[in-house]
Amino acid sequence: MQNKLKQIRDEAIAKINSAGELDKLNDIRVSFLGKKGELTSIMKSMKDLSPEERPAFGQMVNQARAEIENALEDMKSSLAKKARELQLKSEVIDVTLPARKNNVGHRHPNSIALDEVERIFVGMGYEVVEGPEVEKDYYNFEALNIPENHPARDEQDTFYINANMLLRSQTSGVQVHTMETQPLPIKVIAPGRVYRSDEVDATHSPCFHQIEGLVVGKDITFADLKGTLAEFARELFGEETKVKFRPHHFPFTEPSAEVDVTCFKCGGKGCRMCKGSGWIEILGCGMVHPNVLRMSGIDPDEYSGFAFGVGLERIALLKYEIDDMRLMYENDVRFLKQF
Ligand code: 2NL
Repeated sequence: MQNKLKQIRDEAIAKINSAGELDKLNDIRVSFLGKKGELTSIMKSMKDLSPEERPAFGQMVNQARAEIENALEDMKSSLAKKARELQLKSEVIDVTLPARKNNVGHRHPNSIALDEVERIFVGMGYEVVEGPEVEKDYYNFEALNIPENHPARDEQDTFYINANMLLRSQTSGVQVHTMETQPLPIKVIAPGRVYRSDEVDATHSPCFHQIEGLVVGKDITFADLKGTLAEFARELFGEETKVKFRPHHFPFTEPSAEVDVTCFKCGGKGCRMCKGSGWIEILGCGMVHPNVLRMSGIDPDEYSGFAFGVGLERIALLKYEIDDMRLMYENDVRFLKQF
């Protein structure tokens, strides 16, 4: 029986040494030390020994068990160590490699220009309002004193959805809604997409952006309009910028004007940017026509107001010296990256 025990012990140690995997070690443990394991069964056969022989043999079995357990433990930690070394080797990080470049996007030039315009007017106490792009003919034309036969109303120029509905050609409708529903005084800007049936070229697109402004209250005069737009021009194009009001005509304002600013490139001397004139046209404006106030329920004898309209793309093209509006809509990253 002693020989048998030694044989079991040697066999177990040999198997442990050649196991090579943690899973196999566990199988070995079960087959030798488990309930039905070989060492356990030899323990059971102790009853065949004489009582004098039993203690010594029992000790030998315990000794063998301890040796097998130690061998299992040693092999287990050595296999785990090997596995960890392999893992570390395969996951090695080369800290000298150049970092992966993180490409951060940014706002579109149109959005940068819009944020700038909004910042300036909000700074002067204006509220930013929005409204529908699909609008009733009434809010786009009728309420703005645009006569029946005006060319802007032509199907050639405006996208009609049906006889009464259209894609707004200006954001003025938003301000009409404001006049109809909000208490006076009113001081708002209305930015947004507008639509016109234009062919695409360097300065036209069937969908572009406009920012209109409207102030209505007591004793609002042309002087307020001039001061407001002069301040806007200075903030947008620089402290030295001067403004010039040229008489113009819009159906919704009277009197009306177009506003030029001194060329921010040459300071007014004349250059390629301003086509030699020293001036650049930036917007249209005027005192709100009494008919427009009256139609929205405001008494023109008691209240007055001014309004203006700016093309957002025009501002962005000027500010960033972009010579073709189509670049704004192509979303070519090589172009957009520059702003
Ligand atoms: C331009 C300049 C302009 C307005 C827009 C306006 C709005 C209301 C009442 C009166 Cl609710 N006017 N907007 C005024 C003057 C000029 O736009 O170049 N438009 C094509």
